[in-house]
Amino acid sequence: MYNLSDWDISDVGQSEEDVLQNGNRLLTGNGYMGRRGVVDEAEAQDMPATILSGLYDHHGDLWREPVNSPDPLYSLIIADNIPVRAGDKYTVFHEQTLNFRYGIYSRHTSWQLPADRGKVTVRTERYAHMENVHLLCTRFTLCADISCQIVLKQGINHAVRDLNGPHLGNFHSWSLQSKRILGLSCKTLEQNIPLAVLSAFVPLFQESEVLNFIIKTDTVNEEGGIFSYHTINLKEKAAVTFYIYGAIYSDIDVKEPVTAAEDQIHQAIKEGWDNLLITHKTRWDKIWHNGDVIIEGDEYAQRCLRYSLYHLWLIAPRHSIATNRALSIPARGLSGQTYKGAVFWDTEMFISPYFLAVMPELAAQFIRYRIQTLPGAKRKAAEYGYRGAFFAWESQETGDDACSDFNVTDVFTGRPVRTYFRDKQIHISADVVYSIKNYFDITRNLLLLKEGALELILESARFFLSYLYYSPEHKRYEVLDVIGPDEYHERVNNNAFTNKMIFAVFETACNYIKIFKESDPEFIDDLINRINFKDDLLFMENVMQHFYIPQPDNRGIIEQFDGYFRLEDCSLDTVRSRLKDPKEYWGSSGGVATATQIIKQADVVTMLTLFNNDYSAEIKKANLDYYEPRTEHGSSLSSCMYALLACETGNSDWAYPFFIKTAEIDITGKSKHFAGLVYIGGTHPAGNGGAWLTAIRGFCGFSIENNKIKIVPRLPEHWKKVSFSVTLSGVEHKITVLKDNYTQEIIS
Ligand code: IFM
Repeated sequence: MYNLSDWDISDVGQSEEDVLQNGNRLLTGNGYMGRRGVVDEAEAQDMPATILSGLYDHHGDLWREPVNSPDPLYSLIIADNIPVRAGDKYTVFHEQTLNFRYGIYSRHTSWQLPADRGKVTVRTERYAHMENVHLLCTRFTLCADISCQIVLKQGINHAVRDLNGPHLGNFHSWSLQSKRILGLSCKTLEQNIPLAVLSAFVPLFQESEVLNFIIKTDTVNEEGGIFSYHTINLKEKAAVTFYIYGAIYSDIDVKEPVTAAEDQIHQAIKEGWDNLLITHKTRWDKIWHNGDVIIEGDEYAQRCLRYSLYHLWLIAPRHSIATNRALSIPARGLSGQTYKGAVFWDTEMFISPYFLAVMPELAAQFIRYRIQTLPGAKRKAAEYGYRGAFFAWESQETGDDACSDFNVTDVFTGRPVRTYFRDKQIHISADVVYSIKNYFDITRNLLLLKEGALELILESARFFLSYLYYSPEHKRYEVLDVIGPDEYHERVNNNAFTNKMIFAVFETACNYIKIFKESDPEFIDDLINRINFKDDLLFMENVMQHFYIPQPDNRGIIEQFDGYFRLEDCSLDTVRSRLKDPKEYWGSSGGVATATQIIKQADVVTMLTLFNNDYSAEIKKANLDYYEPRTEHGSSLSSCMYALLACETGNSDWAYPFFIKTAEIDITGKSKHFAGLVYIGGTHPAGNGGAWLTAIRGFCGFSIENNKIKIVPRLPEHWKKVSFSVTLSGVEHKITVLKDNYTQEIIS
């Protein structure tokens, strides 16, 4: 049985830093929206945010980013004419908690009013409904130790802070049911996409019990929002409870967002808090039923891993499965507007494997999202003078690249720094192909390939064919001028990871062509003709004979890129000691790491992990030993790759701290907040996925070989048992891994 306290995290912090971190640590959401863990009365400086998945806007010359919805749950207590806020001088107690089994945020705050006017206490609980994903619910309980008058300012606040906004305009407001329901409609500025936000105040108490229950409503203004003022005369020590429901729809979701939001609110009021909570929790129970991983022998690891999985589910766009607009997962999830709300390779390489194991239909959506953004990828390739599909390094809804040419700001001059992530991280197209191959290996579902995934693979192969360089000197095809996973070294030649990934694209393309030639020749011939791939196919077959993949040297070490070994070989501490400012960017042309062998994140090690079967344990070990001391782990994508590879070399105890570092990244909130002067804070879905990968692929040694589950137990010393589920070709398997053996059971 679940012990609920194992699933809670609490915090009593009230400083500015605490507020910023708790926004991420206490995040709730349901895949449609992510709601930062801020108090009910949060104002712009607290960075309240309700981020809507897949809805973006562009303002002026600033970065295009996700839309932060007006907040329909805003509630401010004005006690005896004093507006009270968590952390102000009247606060005598403040605690916020997240129950991550059910995604319920709660807060408990007391204020001591001046001149012995008593203590006012508020407790609230809120969640983003997991079933009705447009719905937000709050239960509010108020009490005071002496009789006093409370005015509750409640309504829809659109004074939210955007990183690169504003994004909404054209505000219109209305009220229903004697101002108990407030509505606000607006439009995004770039594309005029209508958004409807509703907020309902539902008192549990009888009006007659509370004297002077008065409602006064503000008219909406461009900065504020629309609010009602409910005057409540609190009796001494008698608590009053009320509910606030919020609904949000855009016209991407439905034709009539206002009607849909109103219907949702009426429906919520009719169902009531208790019933809504039941359906919400039931959905979470179903999720944990096969999504959970149970670790025996390590409570801390258990807690961190579950918390990581919680974070994956709260951003999983399950609602898009039933629609024809596939959504994926941004690198900072739905925790804010960092990284422009964009989808990176993080989804394919770090996040998707978990969903592929427990909800393959969602992993299919990530692939569909890439299929839908294929036109954008083709535009990007053409823009740089290449053929085929070059996926966006930072992808939004169209697949056009949101990554700027200047992605970092210099701390000393305040000037933008030219970075080449957009132009040169060409491995992104190969990462997408790699994830399609993974999907096929686990589901054996050819349908998605026919639905556009094979075309995507061929277009990606074509892109790489047009990118290659034939070295007459070496009589081989090389890949010049790229950036591998290690972003501190830009524009390098023959990055081992990139070359290997490209070769895998060619192999995958040939393999699927062969499969279809046997199973559905009409389909494959049509496709090859339609996209004019005949000559490319011949060329690709030839390239594969003469393609260069960097090999281990006599020490067994693979050089990360041409000339890497000639760079200054100094320690991480030496490089760190050269920093003149803690926020200084380590990469780009003048960065402290650029001319050294210090790398940002796993690069060769990622390659060895992904192509595990192609390299011996000795090679893996030699590269781990060489690269780890030279890695800053400046990205949340790094440690888990080291942990995974260490498990492969039979060194799970060495891997363990790297696993913990990955698994605890969001629960501790300790992570990098700046790249240069650019704010990069938020949650780390890739780390969350990396934690699952390490526990399951690493410590349990789980893999699929020839459509069969393979387990090679290599649990850390103190772990006794791990249980988890995997769905393979539509059949759910419950697997329990012990120290030296395992059991596997089919769940009907
Ligand atoms: O995709 C990563 C990249 O590898 C390192 N910088 C941050 C990106 C988003 O997480």
